[in-house]
Amino acid sequence: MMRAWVRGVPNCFDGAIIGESGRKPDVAKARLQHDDYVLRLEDSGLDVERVAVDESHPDCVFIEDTAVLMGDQVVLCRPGAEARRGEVDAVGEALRGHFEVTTLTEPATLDGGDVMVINDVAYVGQSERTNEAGIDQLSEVAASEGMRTVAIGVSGVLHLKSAVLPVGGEAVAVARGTVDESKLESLRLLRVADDERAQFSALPLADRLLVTASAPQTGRHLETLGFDVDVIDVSEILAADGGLTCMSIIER
Ligand code: CIR
Repeated sequence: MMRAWVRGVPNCFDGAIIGESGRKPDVAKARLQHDDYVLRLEDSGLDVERVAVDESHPDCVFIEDTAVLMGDQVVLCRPGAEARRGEVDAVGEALRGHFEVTTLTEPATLDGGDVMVINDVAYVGQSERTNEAGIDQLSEVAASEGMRTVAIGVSGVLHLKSAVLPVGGEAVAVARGTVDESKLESLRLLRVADDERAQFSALPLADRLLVTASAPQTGRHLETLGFDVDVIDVSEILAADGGLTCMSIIER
């Protein structure tokens, strides 16, 4: 059975780094939404492992940013936001027994939310969180797994996967005007409705495509294209600039 690692919502989640929403998340509601998310992962056949919640790190629920899986290896990240660097060790401990570990070192910074792996290509966002040294160090691990790395400039959004969401196979949902689309090469580009960019996120699972409830036009569009859309309300996660990919690390 494929595994997923998650980390719960801490009591201090209303102290998470708030970006464009400008709204503090409601902690109790976020917790219910996170529980719902974990149920959907389990329902789709994933074996979910929980890393203990860290009350000294308000953003710890966004576990994706701390580690990137590539084949038999895991890259432990050095998050671009200094306040988040202390989240990595516990995730590293949880993954160490299962994967060969590489740790990014200074001056590298890289958030897992900037890494999108599709087939044998790692697309990596050049964002406010991820720098060139981070991309270089990640690309060495990628190369040792037979993968290429493509760096993509990202503007006006937090991470690459704030704007480009894998939806299954070689298809990605892209918000207009946020990335250099020529770098997405031969991927199949689907459109996120212009007024839903900040509210849209997606996560492909074995039997469905999770889509945020707050982006109904894009959800319907994906449905008409034949995707098996399963809608989930994660309003409080979006308020803290998170999305559906960021709450898990999934072995694929
Ligand atoms: C942060 O600013 O780091 C968090 N409030 C949100 C991180 C979201 N991460 C992700 O989508 N991969």
